[in-house]
Amino acid sequence: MKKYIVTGGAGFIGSTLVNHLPEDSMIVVVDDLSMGSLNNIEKKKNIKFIQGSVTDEKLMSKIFYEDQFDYIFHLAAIASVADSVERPLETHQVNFESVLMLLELIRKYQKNLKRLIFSSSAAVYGDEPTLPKQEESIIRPLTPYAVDKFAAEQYVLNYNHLYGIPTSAVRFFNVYGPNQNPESPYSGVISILVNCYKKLLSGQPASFSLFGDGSQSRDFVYVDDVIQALLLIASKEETLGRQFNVGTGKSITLNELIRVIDDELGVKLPVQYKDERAGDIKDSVADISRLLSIGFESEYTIQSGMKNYLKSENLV
Ligand code: UD2
Repeated sequence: MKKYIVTGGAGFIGSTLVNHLPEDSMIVVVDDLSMGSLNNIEKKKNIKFIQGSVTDEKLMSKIFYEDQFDYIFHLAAIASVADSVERPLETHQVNFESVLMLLELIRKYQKNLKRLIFSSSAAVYGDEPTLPKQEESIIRPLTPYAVDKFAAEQYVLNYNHLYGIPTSAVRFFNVYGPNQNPESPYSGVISILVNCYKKLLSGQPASFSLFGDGSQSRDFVYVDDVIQALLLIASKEETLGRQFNVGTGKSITLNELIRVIDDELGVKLPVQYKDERAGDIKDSVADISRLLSIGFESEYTIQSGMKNYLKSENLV
């Protein structure tokens, strides 16, 4: 029986992964529930939930000492860029130090590991304007979040080259879908939008604050496509010691995105245009040739992904 551990497994991407993993496997979820929720995880017998922080050395040592895992997905993070600018030391502990500690625990205890997948971010590319972003593009991490993700990613990949530990990293672009927490102003824009549409459709006053003129564009990738990418990368030999962009290779502006959702729901969302957000990147889109080369086939367009998401919220 395969054993998986998913850190951040009650969060948005982590819980979607946990819910997709095979029934005949054993899954350990570690999450401090700071952003995630137990409600995100389907109730199944093969899932063991441990509430705790990935920065807790005693806890993590115990977990890795007691069990041999086949696959480790390290998805726990403080995902807010703004938070990292406010609290660089605290976010560094979660976004960087926990990774180095994990690598050392693996070196010590996890002799049969098949793969560690680390979740990095498109943030590592910063505001360097060349598009689309290739894995070998210029890296310009501009925030503590981006610096930590890049440093951690490099450690993860170098542990493969230096010690033969089977690792890979993924650079997520803008992931969206069910279970994304919309509560923070820095939550994914699609989760915030869906919340606004919910209010609108239930007759409450609703208005979306759009920072900028709406011409900024993003590569929005549906979470189920992300899970496909994670499992594919974990299963292939040629992905060892390498990082992969995870996006769709296509971008859409915020104005176009709102039009897509308006059309799907047959409404018109009131939009208030506000000043651009400090540090906002104008355009972002992934070159996904590397992901395609290992057999990835995106199943969702922005239209079909949004439709699924809206269905899961009972809005269509
Ligand atoms: C994404 C990641 C971030 C980091 C960054 C790297 C998410 C949630 N965040 O930030 O972690 O990796 O990429 O470049 O995936 N917006 C509004 N109104 C709102 C909220 C957002 O207009 O209420 C705008 C925002 O100013 C931006 C766009 O929507 O122009 C996308 O914002 P986001 O926070 O979803 O994602 P992004 O690309 O800034």
